Amino acid sequence: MTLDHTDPEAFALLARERQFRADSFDLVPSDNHPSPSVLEAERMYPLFYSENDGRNFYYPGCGIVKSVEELAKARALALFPGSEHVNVKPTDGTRGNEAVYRALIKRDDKILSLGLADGGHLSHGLKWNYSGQDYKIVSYEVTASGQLDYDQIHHLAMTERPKMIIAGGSSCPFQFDFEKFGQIAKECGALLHADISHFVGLVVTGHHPSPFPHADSMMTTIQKTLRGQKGAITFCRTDRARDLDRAVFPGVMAHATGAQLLAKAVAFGEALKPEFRTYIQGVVDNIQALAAELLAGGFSLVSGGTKTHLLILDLRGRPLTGKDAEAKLEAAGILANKQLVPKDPNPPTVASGVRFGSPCATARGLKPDDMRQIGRWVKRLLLDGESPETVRPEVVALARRHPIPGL
Ligand code: DSN
Repeated sequence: MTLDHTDPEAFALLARERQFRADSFDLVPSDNHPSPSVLEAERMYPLFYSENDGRNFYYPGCGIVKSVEELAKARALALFPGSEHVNVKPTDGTRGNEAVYRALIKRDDKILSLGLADGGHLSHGLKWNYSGQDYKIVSYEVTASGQLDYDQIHHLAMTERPKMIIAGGSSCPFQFDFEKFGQIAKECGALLHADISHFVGLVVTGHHPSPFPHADSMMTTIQKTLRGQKGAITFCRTDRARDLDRAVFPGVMAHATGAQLLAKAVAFGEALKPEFRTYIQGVVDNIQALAAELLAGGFSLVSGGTKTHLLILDLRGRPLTGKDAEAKLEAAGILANKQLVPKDPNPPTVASGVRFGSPCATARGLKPDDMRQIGRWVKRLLLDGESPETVRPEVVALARRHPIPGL
């Protein structure tokens, strides 16, 4: 019996979600469509408990899942030359960062990280997150033109003397110079932690500098530009391996399932292949094409453009908030999320920006010409005041020519 017969109510929601996704373009930069092999790995692996700290297993029958974890670890290390030790168990990035902090610094220690409105992540010190409650947070900001200011970061590091500096964030059209961050961290006596969750795919292919050998620790999620299923991995230097492993299990989490571990191994295997480079080149070419079309259409972009997989429309000075723009785009089938811009006068629930990324569109096979078409739809909707109803059929027609992999 299939789900449509055993639970028609749940099946109806699933069917609606699939149709909506198939007929829309997901341009949220943290989203991606995993490959059919990754989906198969996670769907087919049996579910059972396999809690372990790498040495001791607390359940029987874990011989094969141990090999799965070893495979994921070997491939994760191969993805990042210069990395030393990896833990592949974390179920998400917020948990992965928590394990790193607990392993490498102490409660109430000071962390210097990118502010949330400037592109940072909630697990880098938001006051309602464990990170903002358990650690003292000092934030660096981006300049008015949306760039990192290494003189400011250096000054803050030398005056505040943090125990850890975090390089990375969730809404960054600019790149991180990990070598410079490493020099600053050394000079002020801090550890350097890299959170490359968003642009990890670009690091793997050399389109963005690697944190290694400059960072003491690194965390990345898997489901974004790496095209895996939801999950994270954490890295540290060999001499802190035991601390990190203990901080992951039993420190902040219990169980990583065999399904999650196998899906990670498969995603890493795919990222090691030459085809992944072609995919990331497409991600970069596509976001550049969208950025050029939006700029030509009269929009302003944070940082003036993009050097990653995402861009942020800056709507300040226009009669439209990020929230309004998000709703209008969604009504036409274009999913891009409202986003704070530097020095945003609006709260995060309203925001003055909209964030776009190209990972999903590229996974569906869209090319720069298609991205330029999306840019023209965005202009018609947000600047020319056209109704979503007239744009929606055009979006659906293009979307149906580009099915979501594995859906
Ligand atoms: N919430 C994710 C994002 O949208 O960037 C990061 O965790």
